[in-house]
Amino acid sequence: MSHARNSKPELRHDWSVDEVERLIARPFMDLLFEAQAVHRGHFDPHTIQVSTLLNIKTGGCAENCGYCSQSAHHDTELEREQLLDVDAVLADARKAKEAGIGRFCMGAAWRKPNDKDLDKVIAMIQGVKALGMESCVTLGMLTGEQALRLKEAGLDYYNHNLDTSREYYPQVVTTRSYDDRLDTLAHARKAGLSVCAGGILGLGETRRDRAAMLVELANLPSHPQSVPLNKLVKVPGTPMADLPDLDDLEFIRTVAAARIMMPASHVRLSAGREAMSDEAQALCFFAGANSLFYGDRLLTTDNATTDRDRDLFQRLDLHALAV
Ligand code: SAM
Ligand code: DTB
Ligand code: SF4
Repeated sequence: MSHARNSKPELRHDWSVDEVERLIARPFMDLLFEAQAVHRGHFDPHTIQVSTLLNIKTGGCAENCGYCSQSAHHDTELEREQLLDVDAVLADARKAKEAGIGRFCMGAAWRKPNDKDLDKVIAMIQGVKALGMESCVTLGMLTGEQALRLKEAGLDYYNHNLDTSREYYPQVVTTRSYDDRLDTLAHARKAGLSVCAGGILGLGETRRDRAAMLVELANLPSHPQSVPLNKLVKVPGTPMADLPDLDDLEFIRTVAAARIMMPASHVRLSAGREAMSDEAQALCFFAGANSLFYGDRLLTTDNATTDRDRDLFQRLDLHALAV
């Protein structure tokens, strides 16, 4: 069927790793110019979607993700905390709502939730929805049935990251498989939840691994509605604490490629902003990043502060998506 003039091109799901490696390697100015043009075809370039994060269960996680402060396999400074009370979580959500935040994201350091814990999370989701906010949770692996329960509770987004390429994955975590991650994403998608799925850059992976991760995401049956790109936050006591820093320009290239490949998705500038200059963040926005986590803390580590973000938005003429 032919398309009307000016209609948007179809979203692609047939990317190859070679093609995307070449895309990331294009001359920097050409890559960013194209990413910005694609961005403007789908979004208002002055608007950034903002979410706030709360860790609702801290530490003691059975998985051995090499980057994570919350894995029981690593000796980090983190104090464990059991699942928070619903009221405490909703008090935090109310504060976020008063600060004009549109989406409230709750994270739990679980390999997978049990059904009793899920009941409590469902009460949290219902409370967040009653405040008129969008809700997002990240709880580890889900069964199809659990994904449906979350959907019925009114959940909007499920976050579950692929983190890296299939090839590099065993260097990052060995307590679960890449296919486990893809299965959970399929359960979330089939339940009708919006999917938030991305990864971490700076885990010691190659550019080809970064390309392969983007190919996995873009070739899913539908593009994740939100694609978080995290820059590794090096946590003392984790096996990845002493890795060399990833060049911010390489991070920005990867943001641009994600924008070009998944043009209608929100590309989320996630962990790692605290260590980035204002100028590097500005280039991430130019490359097509259009959502972020707002608030002084991420899950267990510091975020760019709200004061700094307010100042940056003002200097870049950006505004938060109205809620
Ligand atoms: N346990 C659940 C899971 O892994 O899906 C949810 C919480 S987990 C902390 C959420 C995501 O945060 C991870 O998938 C990972 O991509 C990101 N993350 C965790 N620690 C990080 C770090 N030190 N630097 C950057 N990203 C990190
Ligand atoms: C995502 O991709 N990044 C967020 C959110 N999804 C849950 C979490 C970042 C965590 C950074 C490390 C920490 O604070 O523990
Ligand atoms: Fe557990 Fe998630 Fe941290 Fe992995 S990233 S150790 S699954 S909390």
